[in-house]
Amino acid sequence: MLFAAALRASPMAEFGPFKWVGAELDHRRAAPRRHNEAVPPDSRLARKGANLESAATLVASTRVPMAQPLTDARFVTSAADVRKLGICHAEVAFVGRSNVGKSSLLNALANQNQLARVSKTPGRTRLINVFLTGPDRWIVDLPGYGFATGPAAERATWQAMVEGYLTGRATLRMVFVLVDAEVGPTKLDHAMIEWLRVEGLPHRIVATKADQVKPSKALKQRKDVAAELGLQPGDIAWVSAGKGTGIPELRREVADLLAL
Ligand SMILES: Nc1nc2c(ncn2[C@@H]2O[C@H](COP(=O)(O)OP(=O)(O)OP(=O)(O)O)[C@@H](O)[C@H]2O)c(=O)[nH]1
Ligand SMILES: [Mg+2]
Repeated sequence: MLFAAALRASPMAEFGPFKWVGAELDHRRAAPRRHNEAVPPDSRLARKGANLESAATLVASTRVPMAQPLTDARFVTSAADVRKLGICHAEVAFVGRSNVGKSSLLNALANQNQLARVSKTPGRTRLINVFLTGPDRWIVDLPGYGFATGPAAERATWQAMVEGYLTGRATLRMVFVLVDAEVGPTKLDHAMIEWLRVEGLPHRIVATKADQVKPSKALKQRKDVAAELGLQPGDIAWVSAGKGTGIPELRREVADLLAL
């Protein structure tokens, strides 16, 4: 029982047809240039001695930057029952108490404002929400726990849904457990982390809303939150979806886990 006690444009397109590079390679077509005249970057290949090797170097050095991983994420499906979900190559999931910032973090990682629904009202995410990134990789946003105002039957539904998902996915590479950076781990966070440990599910703590912690207290808060979980400060990812703190690092980590 989960909470018995509590609940990514071809870069070549930028250079046009290959013929263009060939024409620039033919130095007889290039206008004569005075000694010491600066060579405009785009005409570098017109110099005497230019060869195919330098053409390749130019192509490589002016390549447009690759898109950031995860920014291609798009919503695929919602489900209450893990058995209704299809298969994927690899996935990661976000869990945490209601309102801790799971959906906001997903939006920040995907660099999109309205991918996952964000709300001040706890309990906004009510189903298992699946987002596709790259070839067959999923990011899963789960409904939050500790939505105390819900009826007991609703909490039981939550438990069956989240526990079913977490134990039912062989492709689940990491469970990111979100903990409020300022509040620290709650009883339910402790219960979730302990349950993941007992189940042998790979998990990583992410402290959210780091912008809410005064800079003067940040260092101590990092130490305290880590100590309370029996961890070192470096074991916890410290992020702010609002300010973007720690987002590129976590994006890279998720992309690596998903082999993107
Ligand atoms: N200051 C601050 N507020 C944040 C941050 N991330 C989220 N919030 C706010 O926290 C509230 C809850 O955010 P959500 O992303 O909806 O939280 P959730 O964990 O998905 O909530 P549920 O779907 O109810 O489980 C919203 O009002 C967000 O604007 C952050 O990094 N900094
Ligand atoms: Mg949510």
